[in-house]
Formats: sequence, structure tokens, C-alpha cells
Amino acid sequence: MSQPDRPHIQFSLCVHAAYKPRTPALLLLTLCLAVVCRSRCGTGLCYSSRSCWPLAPPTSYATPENITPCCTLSLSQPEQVLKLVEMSGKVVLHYFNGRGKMESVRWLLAAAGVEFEEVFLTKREQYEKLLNDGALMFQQVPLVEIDGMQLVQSKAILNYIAGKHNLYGKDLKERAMIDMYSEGVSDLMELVIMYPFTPPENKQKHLSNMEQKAKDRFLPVFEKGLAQSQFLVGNQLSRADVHLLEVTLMLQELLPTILSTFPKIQAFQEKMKALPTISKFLQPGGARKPPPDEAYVKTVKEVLSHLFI
Ligand SMILES: N[C@@H](CCC(=O)N[C@@H](CS)C(=O)NCC(=O)O)C(=O)O
Repeated sequence: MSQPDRPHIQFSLCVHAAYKPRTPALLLLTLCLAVVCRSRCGTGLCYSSRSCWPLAPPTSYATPENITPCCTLSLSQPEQVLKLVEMSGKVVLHYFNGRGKMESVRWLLAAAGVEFEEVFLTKREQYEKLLNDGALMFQQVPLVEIDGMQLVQSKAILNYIAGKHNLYGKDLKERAMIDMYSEGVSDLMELVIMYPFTPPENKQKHLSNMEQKAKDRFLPVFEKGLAQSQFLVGNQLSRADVHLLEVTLMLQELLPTILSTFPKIQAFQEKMKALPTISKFLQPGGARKPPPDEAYVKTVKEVLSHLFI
């Protein structure tokens, strides 16, 4: 049987022959992991070690050439079983309890219908521990634990999520368009994100600059992009749409009438907000963070004190 279109295995459970679950609970846990593997990769088959037990019968399409495991773990100790539970699909975000550079990640995960957990940095020591553990490749957050990886660099994180959840267009050309729109949003977003950190005497100037750039440079492009379609690129939702909704809602918090001359963007906002996953995210008590306040700015300055001397 040839099934070339079968998705690549992204997760496999590798159980050493010597591993014997010592308690019924561990046996149950191991069986649960096998089910997790089956549901995530289609077979749960481990081919990478001769001493592994296949969790499902090998099939002709499951050859080393067409299987690409991104995380395999040998289980010989109960702690490792628990470690694999941690790796079995939980997405954990490490950042401040505020928007900043993590908010777009929250938006994208939410739009994709992915549940996530958050660890909030409130103390300098937490940041130092992440540094000492080697979790921060460039000594920066956001950090996202996903699919057994520790991802940093917000663009890399967003690219991964978009690629994984079919929010990145149908081909390379669509992807290039999505990237252009997303980078435009990101330039505008940078102005919005920096506003709370602007000294009081410069705030008005910063706001005027943001308004002028939004109206003259960025929003006309998105308005035009939405002229023929409800999505920015192609005929399906992409990360560019999610980022555009995020940034336009943020802009309106600071400049409530900013969209008055952009009817297509207004209509786009309403349609996007009605999507079930996004509607859930925007509900009170949802994962969306409120606008930054002084407490948030203070925490960021304390945790990243080296930047604010
Ligand atoms: N290019 C990085 C920038 C991340 C970044 O600047 N993170 C800040 C917090 S929002 C940080 O951790 N700064 C610590 C430092 O630069 O030492 C990204 O997009 O993730």
C-alpha cells in the first residue's frame, strides 16, 4: 500500500524493552501516551531504535525516508514518562502578564484553536533562571515551549505556528504576500507597543506620529488588500488577517476614530471577531491581555532591569 500523502510523523513514543511500568498508574500513563502519539502522528510507531516496541503495526508508508520525527524520547525512568507527558502537546508561553511581543503569539494560537498555558515573569530571578537554564538563545523573551522545542524570536514562533496550523497560504507566492502584510503590521505594531514606554513628555508626539503613519502609510494598503476579498491573501484565513485584526483593535484603543475612513477594514474586523476561536479569545476572561498599564511597565522594567539603567 502506498500512501505518499500520509502526514509525516511529528511525534513518536519510544519505549525501551527494559521499561516495565511498576504501578498500574504508570501503565495507564504509558498507554495514554501511546494514544496521544497515535492521535498526533497517525501511528505512534517508533522506528528509531531496535529496542523499541512499535505502538502500531508498521505500514509500508512508514519508512525512514518519509518519517521525520521531531521528538523521540527513550523511556526508562518514570520521570522521563512524566517528561514526555509535558512534551505531549502542551504549549507553554513564558513572558510577562501583558501584551508586548507575546500578544501576537497568543492571538495566533487562539485563532488556530490551540490551548496554551502561561508562566508569567514577575521577578528578575525567573528571567535569570531561564538564562542559566540555557532556554533563551538570545537572552530575550518571548519563549514558547511547543512540540518539544524551546522557541524564541517572535517571528520564528509565529512562522512555526502559522505553518503548523495552515495559516500560511497555499503556496510560496501566497506565503510571500502574507509575509509582506505581516511585516507591515509588525512595523505598525512596534509603534503601538512602544507607546507605554515613551516618556510622558514625548507621548503626544509619539501618538501623532503613529496616527499619521497608520493613516497615510499602513491602513490604505490593508484597505486595498481587502477590496476584493474578505481575507488579505487568497481565499482563506491566514496569519496576516489575524495580525491585522490585532493591530487595528489596538490602534482603536489609542485612536478611537482611526478607522472612520477605512470601511473595508471595519467590515473585516466584524467578520474576524465573529470567528468562533477569535470570539472566544475576545470574551471577558479570555486569554487576550488588557492594554498595558503602569504595573505592567514597572514589572517589565524590574525583570529586564539591565535595559533600564
Ligand atoms: N527579536 C526578538 C526581540 C525580543 C525582545 O526584544 N525581547 C525583550 C522583551 S520584549 C527582551 O527580552 N529583552 C531582553 C534583552 O534584550 O536583554 C523577538 O522578536 O522575539
